[in-house]
Amino acid sequence: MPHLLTSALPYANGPLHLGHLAGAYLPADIYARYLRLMGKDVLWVCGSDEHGAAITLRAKKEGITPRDIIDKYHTLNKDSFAALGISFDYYHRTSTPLHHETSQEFFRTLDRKGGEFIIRNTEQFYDPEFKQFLADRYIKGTCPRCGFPDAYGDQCENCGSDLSPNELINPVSTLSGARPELRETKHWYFDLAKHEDFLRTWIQEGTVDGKQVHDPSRWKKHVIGQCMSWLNEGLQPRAITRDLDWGISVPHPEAEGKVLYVWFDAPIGYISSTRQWCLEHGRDWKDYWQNPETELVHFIGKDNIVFHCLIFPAMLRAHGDYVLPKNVPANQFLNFEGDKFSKSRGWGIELHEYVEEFKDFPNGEDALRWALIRNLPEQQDADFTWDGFTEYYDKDLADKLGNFLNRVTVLTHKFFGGKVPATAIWAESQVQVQLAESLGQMATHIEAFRFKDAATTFVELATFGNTYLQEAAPWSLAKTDPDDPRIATVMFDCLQIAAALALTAHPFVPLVSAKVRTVLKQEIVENGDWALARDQLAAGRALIETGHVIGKAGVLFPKIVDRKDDSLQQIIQRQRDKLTAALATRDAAATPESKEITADLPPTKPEITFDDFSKLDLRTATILTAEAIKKSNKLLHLTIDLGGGETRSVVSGIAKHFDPADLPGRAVVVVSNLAPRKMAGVPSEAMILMAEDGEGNLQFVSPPSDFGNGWTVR
Ligand code: B3M
Ligand code: ZN
Repeated sequence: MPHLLTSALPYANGPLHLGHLAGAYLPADIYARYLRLMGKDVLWVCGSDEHGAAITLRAKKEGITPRDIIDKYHTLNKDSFAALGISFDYYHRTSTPLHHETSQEFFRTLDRKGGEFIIRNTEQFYDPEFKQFLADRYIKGTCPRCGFPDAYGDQCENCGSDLSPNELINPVSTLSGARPELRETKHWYFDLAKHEDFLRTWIQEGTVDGKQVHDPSRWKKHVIGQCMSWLNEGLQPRAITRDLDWGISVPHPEAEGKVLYVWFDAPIGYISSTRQWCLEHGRDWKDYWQNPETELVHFIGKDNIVFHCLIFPAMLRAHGDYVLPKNVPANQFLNFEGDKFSKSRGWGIELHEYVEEFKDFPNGEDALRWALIRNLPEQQDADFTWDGFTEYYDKDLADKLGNFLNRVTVLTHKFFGGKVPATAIWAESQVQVQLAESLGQMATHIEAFRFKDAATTFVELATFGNTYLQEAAPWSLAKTDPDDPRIATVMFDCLQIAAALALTAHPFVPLVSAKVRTVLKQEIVENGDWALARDQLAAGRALIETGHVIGKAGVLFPKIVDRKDDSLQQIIQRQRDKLTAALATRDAAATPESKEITADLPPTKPEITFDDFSKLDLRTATILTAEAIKKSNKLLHLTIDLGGGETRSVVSGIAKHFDPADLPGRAVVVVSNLAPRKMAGVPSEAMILMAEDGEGNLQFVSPPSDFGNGWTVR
């Protein structure tokens, strides 16, 4: 059974940051490395997404070619991934002839089938100087509603109105500043609505034509929630062609000068990346893509859910020859020190910057991987902090893992000259059973895409080793009787724990794994090793044999906080200073019209007693699904997870403030004992707390994203 894994193809028009790594790449790397250790047939493909209007426009603005841009960032991103141990089997590019052919073939097949495309003639704004049709975002003008002079063609950011470009007063192209002209053009639309029923059953039931093809209970709730929001709003035909001069030519006689929309060709990039790898390895790509046995898994961030769970599956279905994904374990977002990553505001750190800054720090790539893994945004948004980075390294790798290995190797040398001693009891001993269980638990978590839980199990195993050694205290036994056979048993057991840690570290922190294996004088891990260890444990055999001679560990992972050489703290301090500077610039820009000064605060309400207050049952909850309510432009229909297996329907007047697609996964506080009522015919069984400022802007009152549901707020 082949495992085909994909990670979202990064746009080759800018560097990636830690949030990207934590979203679609590091989780996939853990999964791929684990499957390889289980001896599976794994192919993990990725590559650069090198088309799209953003690349063309940037090239035009900077007076360079798209090729200049993609060559630069393809290399930068590819190298950064490699430096951080991201073990793609293939990192392809969508600008290659093979990808162009693959995409065109796909288009032709859908075209030939008939009924998949709708052709529409429309009028669109055109920039006569840049000789290019303009997306709505690239047109600016005065808002017809509020008079704001810098409104975009799709929206006024001042009054929040949705606009269309022909409503703007004095529209100009943001590219050239010229007045755009309306011109007629023709586009191909993929008839997504036609596939709505198929998608609904496939997502909800996991069946296609009555056959079970995946298990929806294994999908993340927020992924299904977002898909259902889209489906319930009704799917619309999607334009899949563009009038651009950079991209894949539309293979149709009436489509001269048009290219495929980037989101049509990008996912097909997974197929071409597979084809290229297969060409180079003498394999048949159809064994992966057209084999009903294939376990296809897409790793992505939550902003790509609709493309991977609805549009691409519908394209694959329409084509007819391809398998569908078994799961799409999309991650939520990672923030950085409490705020969104932002290049323009200087908030965050990019992968290549990290690699450069930390290049002299031993285990630098694993320090980063580990900090991200311990705090992955799997179910909810998470936050990366430099404090957390230091703490995870020092507490887990230095204190728990490093310390254990150091003591085990020192004692083995002291008592047994570095040789693994013999023991009379191993099979079914407490330690043996614990190892089998820990390996099994990590495997179960990884297979269910719960990588954070798997890492926790790993740390628990190291803790178990430390506690066991501490309590068994072979040094005390030796004082009373140096020939006490229990000394050999304890050291044998601890060496087995060390071997298990060395092996299972590999998917998370491959360099650490290699380092520990070297200390134990074991070969670097190979494909199939985890399966082998599992079988050895099941058969009551040892992971590291009696008589095997180990090396010495020394201090494997010097703690960041105790280092004599403070260059690492200096690097971290430099990063903190960068953030302080970014904050200062932002504050300076914000002060003149601070909100407290301009808006009147609302009047206070009459005093209440503590008993009045304590009647409110305030609870933490997470939004599962969100969708518009057809009859109302103010209300959204939400379902929330209230903990303890309870979900509730909630109607909330926040439609003007939030896009429903952004809400699943959001942590909120609700009044859970408000009498239920119906709004716009929909039951509302709780109320979500919101903060509102003097201009009517709303924000959620949110507990930290990993707080859990159903807990009280007081
Ligand atoms: N290039 C967009 C993104 O990074 C993108 C993904 C393509 S995956 C087929 O959000
Ligand atoms: Zn406006």
